Amino acid sequence: MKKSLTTLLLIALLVALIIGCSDLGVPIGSVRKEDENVNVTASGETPAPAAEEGAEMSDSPFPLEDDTVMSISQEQGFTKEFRREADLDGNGIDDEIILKTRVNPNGDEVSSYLLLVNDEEISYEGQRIDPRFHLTDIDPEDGYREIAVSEEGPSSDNLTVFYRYKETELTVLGEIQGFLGTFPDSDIKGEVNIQGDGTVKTKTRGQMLQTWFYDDVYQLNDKDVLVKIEKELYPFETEVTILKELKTRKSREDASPSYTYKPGEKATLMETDEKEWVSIRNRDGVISWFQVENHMEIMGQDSDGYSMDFFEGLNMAD
Ligand SMILES: [Ca+2]
Ligand SMILES: [Ca+2]
Repeated sequence: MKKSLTTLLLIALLVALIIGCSDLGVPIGSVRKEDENVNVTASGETPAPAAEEGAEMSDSPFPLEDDTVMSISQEQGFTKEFRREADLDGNGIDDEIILKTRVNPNGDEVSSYLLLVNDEEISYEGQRIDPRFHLTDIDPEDGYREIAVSEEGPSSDNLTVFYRYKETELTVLGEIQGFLGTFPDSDIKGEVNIQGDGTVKTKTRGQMLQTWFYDDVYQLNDKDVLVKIEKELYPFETEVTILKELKTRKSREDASPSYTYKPGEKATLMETDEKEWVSIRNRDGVISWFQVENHMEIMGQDSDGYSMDFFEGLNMAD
């Protein structure tokens, strides 16, 4: 009897131990899972106070990145607030960044905002602003990070403004064409690219002869200004058909006559300085130049005219 009782007790103990061990295993795993969920909720969703105002938040077209938190603004005149903490000036202390939006009274797009960093503020007016501001690090060597805010403008006039917080002052580093990050409600990425070497790449709308865009590079200088790196010539590469006789010259410096294009001929507009010169290549590969005034008026012809009088195939979209 005693022996079998002891055996039974031993078995019971063993079973209890096995259950205990496996029980121990489960909670650890599930706690971790819950922890992850808590993190996701804290950073990805709206904080509790605004939750009552509810519906508008859930169908927000703005998926938030990083640690930015969005809430309905309790302040008169503002719609939403986007908040994030980050050390912008490299002093080891997080700075509080808040972007408060106002919407266009005739629509629902963000038409202006107030950007606050600690006690500093700058207001901005634009069109179709994406309030999901970005933190950038244009120059990894300078100890600063920037705030960048993009907008879509009235019609593909994408624009990005860069802000710097330095010595307790908030300033504008520069405004460049192009959009940073993905467009709202879309997977499409904008044209602005932070190179990580002190430069920012983008596409800028050209004015010469037509609507077109060229690769553009800006550099952050030591006076805290984002400066455009001017190029002598920008690649045009537009296939056109000649509509009206076009006389050309050997080069920008050499005015001696070169090829004369006749109506119906195919040609390629090659490069432009975006100021007054365009090079053109005929089907035999001869490259010559013509002069332009006010970006649209073709000069040096028997009868002058506008770009659309001379070329078919230009993009005239606004
Ligand atoms: Ca700081
Ligand atoms: Ca930096």
